[in-house]
Amino acid sequence: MLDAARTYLAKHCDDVQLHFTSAVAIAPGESAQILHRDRGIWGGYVPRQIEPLFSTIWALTPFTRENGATQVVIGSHRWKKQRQPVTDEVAYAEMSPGSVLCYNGTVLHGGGANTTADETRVGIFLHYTLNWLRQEENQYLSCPPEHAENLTRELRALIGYAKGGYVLGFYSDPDDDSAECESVSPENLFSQHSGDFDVLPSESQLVSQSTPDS
Ligand SMILES: O=C(O)CCC(=O)C(=O)O
Repeated sequence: MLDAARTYLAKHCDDVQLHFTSAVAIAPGESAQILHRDRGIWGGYVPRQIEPLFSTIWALTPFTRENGATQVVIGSHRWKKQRQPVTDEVAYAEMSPGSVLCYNGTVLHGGGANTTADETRVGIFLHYTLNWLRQEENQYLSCPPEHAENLTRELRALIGYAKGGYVLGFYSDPDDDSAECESVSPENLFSQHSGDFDVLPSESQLVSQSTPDS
């Protein structure tokens, strides 16, 4: 799934990062969630040409139309933003446990109503975004360094303890009087790895990476 996220978002970033993690339970009697586009969390400032999200919902329990399967408006990522779906355009992501729903940040979706008497629908949400955008969940507080040190380097990088490009996301150690750790990768906290900051790109690389052609 991570490979799929990387491939899907590759056009607009040099890597992805974890954006949001949650378990969502929909209990009997819950009404349908308002249909929405997750990209709205950035306030509408990300241009439509840039898709910022690859989102996954992993079914822990069966997802049925009756117990709150996610409503998805297929194709709505290509719609003008004001268009509202008619009833027939809303699909339901019915899944067995272990199945995964993948969708982007532009598709209209929302939790379904749970009309059952005694079934709670539970899904695990793992959403990925471009490594240069602010994450919805503040991962550095949800997983502070004293917890992150127990993870692999790859998982830490996925949370955001890594640099994008050669300098985005560096940190300076406030207690380092020697100033040796002045502009290093967050990974340096865990493995004395300063990242690629010392490998300076050439002038032409810097110019070429600084803006797209159009
Ligand atoms: O629970 C679901 O199926 C979707 C939830 C959702 O889209 C949200 O909480 O924003």
